Amino acid sequence: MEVLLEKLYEAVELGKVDKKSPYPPQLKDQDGAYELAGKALEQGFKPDDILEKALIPAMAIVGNKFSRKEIYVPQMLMSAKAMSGAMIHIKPFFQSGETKRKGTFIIGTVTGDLHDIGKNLVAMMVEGGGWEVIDLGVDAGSDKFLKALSENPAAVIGLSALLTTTMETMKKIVADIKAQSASSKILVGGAPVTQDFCNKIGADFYSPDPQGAVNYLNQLVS
Ligand code: B1M
Repeated sequence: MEVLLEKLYEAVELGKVDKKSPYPPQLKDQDGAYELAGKALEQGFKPDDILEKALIPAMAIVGNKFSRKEIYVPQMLMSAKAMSGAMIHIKPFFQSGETKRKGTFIIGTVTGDLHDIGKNLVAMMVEGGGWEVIDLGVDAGSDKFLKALSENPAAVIGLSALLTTTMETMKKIVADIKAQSASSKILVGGAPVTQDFCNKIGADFYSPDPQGAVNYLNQLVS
């Protein structure tokens, strides 16, 4: 891999957002993901290559380390921030249609539930995996999911719940979506959610962590 892309990969893996960011200490005063992605474009690297050779593999490594408990939420958040810094330069190419995404993922925390830290991590990792993400935020009910799905019929849906009480809401939203669009794929997660619960409510996939969500989505389009 070209040296610049290797540096960008490392910046995202280690969570170096931009030059002025003090984290991680070993990269102090060095370019971060923001500057490196800008330089890569200036030097003629294609946005697709920047994404596929540096950003996506770096986020995959981060996701796998998190799944194996080798890193924790703060490190993962820094990597996601670094990825977002790089994406400032790449996003205009998506908007112009020059760079394609793997698909669309609609995610939200279900009605009655205001916890969004885990949901945001999943959203950031999925975006880092090359997907367009529509984030419906927290307290999102069937109406919001169905509206977003009608505007993006091929999208995969992700539901997050952190309360045992809102697991019931998750069940209702899955039923409402399946009633309207039986073939739509629904991925569920959140601390109280289990594989058994996923099976019971008729969702398609359960992931305990963001990388599992990314792997599932990628497998749907592979
Ligand atoms: Co609340 N809260 N909270 N809370 N809160 C919990 C969840 C709780 C376990 C604390 C406790 O009592 N020990 C408890 C739930 C108990 C239960 O239901 N059995 C609880 C409660 C009771 C409440 C309130 C009711 C408290 C009150 O007001 N009396 C209230 C409810 C508000 C509401 O939602 N209506 C409430 C409020 C809050 C705050 C607003 C203060 C704050 C949320 C801030 C925010 O999210 N912006 C908060 C917090 C921070 C927590 C704890 C401390 C941390 C949750 C968190 O962010 N974890 C939590 C206790 C704990 O977990 N230690 C607690 C880190 C995050 C990265 O993990 O969200 O699990 P998590 O996400 C993981 C995975 O689950 C997975 O990926 C993430 C990364 O691995 N994942 C998915 C998540 N979504 C996924 C979706 C996927 C796939 C994977 O696919 C779509």
